[in-house]
Amino acid sequence: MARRSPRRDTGRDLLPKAAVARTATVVTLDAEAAALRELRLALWRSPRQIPSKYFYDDRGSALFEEITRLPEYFPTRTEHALIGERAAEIVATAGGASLTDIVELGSGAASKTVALLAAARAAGGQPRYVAVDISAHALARTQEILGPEVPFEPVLADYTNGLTLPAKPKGSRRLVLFLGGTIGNDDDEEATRLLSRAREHVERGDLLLLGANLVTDPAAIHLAYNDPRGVTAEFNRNLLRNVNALAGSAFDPEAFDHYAPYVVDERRIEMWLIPPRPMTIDLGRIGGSLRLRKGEGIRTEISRRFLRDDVLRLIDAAGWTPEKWLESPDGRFGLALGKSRSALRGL
Ligand code: AVJ
Repeated sequence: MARRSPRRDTGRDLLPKAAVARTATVVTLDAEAAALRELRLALWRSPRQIPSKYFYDDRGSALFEEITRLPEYFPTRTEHALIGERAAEIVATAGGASLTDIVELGSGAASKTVALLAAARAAGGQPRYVAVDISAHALARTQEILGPEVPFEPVLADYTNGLTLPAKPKGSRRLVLFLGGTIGNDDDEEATRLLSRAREHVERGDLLLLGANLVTDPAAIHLAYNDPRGVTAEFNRNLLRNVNALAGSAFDPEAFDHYAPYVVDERRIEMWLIPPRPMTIDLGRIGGSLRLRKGEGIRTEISRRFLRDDVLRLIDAAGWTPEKWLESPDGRFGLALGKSRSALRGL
C-alpha cells in the first residue's frame, strides 16, 4: 500500500532546487485557512495564546538572528561552541563517511551547522544539507553562510505540519537535527509527538541530534529574554505584526508590554504580551474581535529548561534510543544523540 501522505497540502511545501528560496511565505490557501483556525483556537484558550511559530516571518527571523548575537543571550553561542568542540564525535556516532544526508528542522540561519558539515567532510563524507525553515529569509541566509560548494536543499515549510522531504538515497545514513533548544517551546506531549513524527523521514538506525537548554541560574536566563536593548521585546511584538499581515487583524504591537519571567517551578521562560489598558481588537479574517482586560496577557512562547534525564526520557519516548549525551562545560546546554528504533512508515 502506498504511504499515506500526512497532510494534503505538503507537496507544495517542497521547493525546487533553487539556490535561494524564492517565495516569501509558506501560506498556501489551505494553509492560510488552517492558520486562521489555529490562531482563533489559541486566542480563545486560557490563557490566551499565539503559537510561537508566528514569530518567524522574515523580519522575526532576522530579529532572532540579532538576539543570538546579544551578549545576554547565551544559548546559541553555548550550543555553537559545544557542537564545534564535539563535531567529530557527533559525526562518528552518526555514521562517519557513510553519513550522506543531514536534515535540519527549523534551521534558521544555520550558522552552527557549518561545523557539523565540515566534520562530515573531514570524515571523508560529502553530505547533502537539507534545511527546513518557515522563513525564506532564513534559508537565503543559510545559502550565503554555506557558500556554493555544499550540496544544499532548502525546504520552505512549517515542520509542525506534514512535511515532504527530498528522498533519502538508498542505503544512506541520515542525521536529523533539531537544535537551538526549540524543543522547549512545546510541552512534553507535543514535543514527543514532534520527535516521533520526525521518524517519518528516517530509516531504522538513523540518528537524531537534539539540542536542549538546561536548568541554570534564573537571573542569567531572565536577562537573556529581557535584554536592555529591547531586541527580544521587539521580536515579541513583531509576532503581532506578522499576525496582522496574515489575518488582516488590527493589533497595535507598540501598545503591548513585553513581559518575560523565568518561572522557577515550571522551569521555563514565559513570553507574554500584556495590554496596559483594556483593548478591543478587530481580528480580521480570524473572525470577530478580541476584548482584553487591562493586564490580561497573550502568551506567545514557553521556552523550557531541562534536566539531562528529561531530555533522554523525551527522545526515548519518541522512539529514539539514547546513544550519547554531550553537555557544555558550564552545564547550560545539552545535546542528545538518539538512534531510531524503527522507521515511522504507514502509521
Ligand atoms: C529559537 C525557540 C530557541 O526559546 O530561546 C529567543 C526563541 N525567544 N528569545 C528560545 C527566543 C526569545 C528561542 N528559540
